[in-house]
Amino acid sequence: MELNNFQVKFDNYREIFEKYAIEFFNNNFNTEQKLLDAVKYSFFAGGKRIRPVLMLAVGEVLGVENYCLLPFALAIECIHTYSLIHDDLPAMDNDDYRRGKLTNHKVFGDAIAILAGDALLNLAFSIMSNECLNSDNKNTVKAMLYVSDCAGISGMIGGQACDIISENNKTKSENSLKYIVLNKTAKLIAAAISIPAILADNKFDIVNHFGFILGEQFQIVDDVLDVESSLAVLGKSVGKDYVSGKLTHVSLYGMERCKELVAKQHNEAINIIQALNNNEFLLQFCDYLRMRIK
Ligand code: GRG
Repeated sequence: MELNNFQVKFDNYREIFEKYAIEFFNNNFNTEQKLLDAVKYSFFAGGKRIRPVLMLAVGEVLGVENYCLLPFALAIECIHTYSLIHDDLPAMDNDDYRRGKLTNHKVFGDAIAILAGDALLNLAFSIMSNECLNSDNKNTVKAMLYVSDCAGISGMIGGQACDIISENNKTKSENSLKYIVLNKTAKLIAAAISIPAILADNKFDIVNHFGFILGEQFQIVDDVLDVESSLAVLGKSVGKDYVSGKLTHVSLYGMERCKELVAKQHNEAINIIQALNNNEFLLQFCDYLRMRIK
């Protein structure tokens, strides 16, 4: 598949998701207008939508229809967006820019930003439980449970807690970093990629393994970009992690070793996904991820 074809396909998955999300948020929520504005401000701020795109792409490979996946894609993107809003707060990473725009609390204030994050998290579980109620597929409950675990105390939230706790800990430990990446970043990406396999009860081990490798690679690339990229390109503040001495792949291994690790994981991801038919887009996705760094 040519890079152009990859981009067309990526945009196509993204548009399917965007249309579904816009329709959902056009609902009458009967709530405070400022809260709804804050929720929509971050949800539609121009995220790459890699989690929904990957979910729809794996769904196509496994023959799971979009209408079965979109509620889960929307729920995961709600969870992802809430985590970014909360991560940007002064009590956490204290960032002014995200997705090329002022962060939620910079526009709406800390209290509304906290509530917008809370609202998105609750919406995610409302969307998934509604799908469990209305679908004939018993595996929807398993899918929701998997998302809950990946996002929760032994998942993304646990990883974020470890990240914050190790921030001022000068003994940079490989084990802490592994725990942070696995939980804070990889689990939600692996969840998005694994939902079609759970719903279809097919190829879970392959797809899940692929998700974790891609998730880990995603974080190493993000750490490299934090040093090498710019606010204009990434749409978020850069360099803070490195300057503040935060535990990242770059601070622990150095830049050259990080690039070697990315190359190693790129090969591993490609080897895993070879086991599936019609894997062209997913193979290209691995290249896309790697090419974000030079
Ligand atoms: C507050 C519970 C809680 C968790 C926060 C998401 C997160 C955990 C922290 C943000 C910082 C960070 C480096 C997270 C790792 C995952 C990551 C690189 C998120 C950014 O995801 P993208 O690049 O973002 O998919 P867009 O904006 O494109 O959606």
